[in-house]
Amino acid sequence: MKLNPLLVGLGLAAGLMTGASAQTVLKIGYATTQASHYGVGSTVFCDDIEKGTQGRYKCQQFPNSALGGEREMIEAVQLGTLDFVNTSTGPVGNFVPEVKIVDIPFLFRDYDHARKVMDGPIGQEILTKFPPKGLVALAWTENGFRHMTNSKHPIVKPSDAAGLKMRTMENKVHMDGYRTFGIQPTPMAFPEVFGALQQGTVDGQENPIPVILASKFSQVQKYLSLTGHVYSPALLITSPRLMNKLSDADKKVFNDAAKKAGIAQRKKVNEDENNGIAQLEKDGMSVVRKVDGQAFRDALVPAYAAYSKEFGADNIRKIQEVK
Ligand code: EAX
Repeated sequence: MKLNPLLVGLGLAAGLMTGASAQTVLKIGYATTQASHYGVGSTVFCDDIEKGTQGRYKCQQFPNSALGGEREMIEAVQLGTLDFVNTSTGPVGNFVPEVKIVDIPFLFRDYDHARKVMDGPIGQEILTKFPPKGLVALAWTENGFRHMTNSKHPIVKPSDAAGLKMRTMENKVHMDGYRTFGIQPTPMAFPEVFGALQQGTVDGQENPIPVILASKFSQVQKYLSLTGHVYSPALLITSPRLMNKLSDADKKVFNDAAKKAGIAQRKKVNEDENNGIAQLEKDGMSVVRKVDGQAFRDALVPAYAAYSKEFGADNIRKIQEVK
């Protein structure tokens, strides 16, 4: 049989016919490789929606920032040119301001604390703020605690970081905090970071171990300090436009799939935390494990005064008090 290329094209755009039922192909984008935490979570999500809808829906994955930076992908979801993005909260507060509070440095004690807040009433309440902005946050996934890398010297305390030009996410909460460390924050979309490090446009950057590994920053950065200065939550985001098209049963499939994706993504973050640091050392990085965390916290005091004004001291305390 000779296929009419125009009809084949239309078929791909509108969803392929498989047997009796139409199959809709949904696009999902994320920053890092398919083998990374974002890829692991996204793959669980995609497999589950395909299974749960008996193949009526399936995904096409766009890893490695193939569709642009995280801000651009969120905009694409709002516009309807992308169906899902699995993104750090980096740029999300620019769309949904209620998210910003969870980007405060040294807010969470450890992974247990952070995950408990995200899964509890505070985190779940934040998810309800998305639909008025043309977005639906299906579930919290995870990027991880962020650590500093640089090409100049080991960082143990803020005075070691002072003066370094560091790429940050396009996130004012981070930038305001990092300035109190003495860093010169240089906001930049993630796809540009490797090149900027390689060319020396910036001295350093900060990211969780899974990102440092997946993006091979060991090739362009000598020093890694386990500063863990901020937790980097992530979200699986889609649009009200897409969700409103689904039957209630399919909605449940998508929501459940997103929750399972979050669990799988966190598990991969745990694995990378456990095995990745040794790997980065093997790759030539010099790792500072004993960071003066108290000195970083002390440096942040003026930033916390500003955060309290912006977000409410009570709201910050409520998060800190989750046990
Ligand atoms: O979400 O921009 C960043 O540094 C993010 O941590 C990375 O893209 C993964």
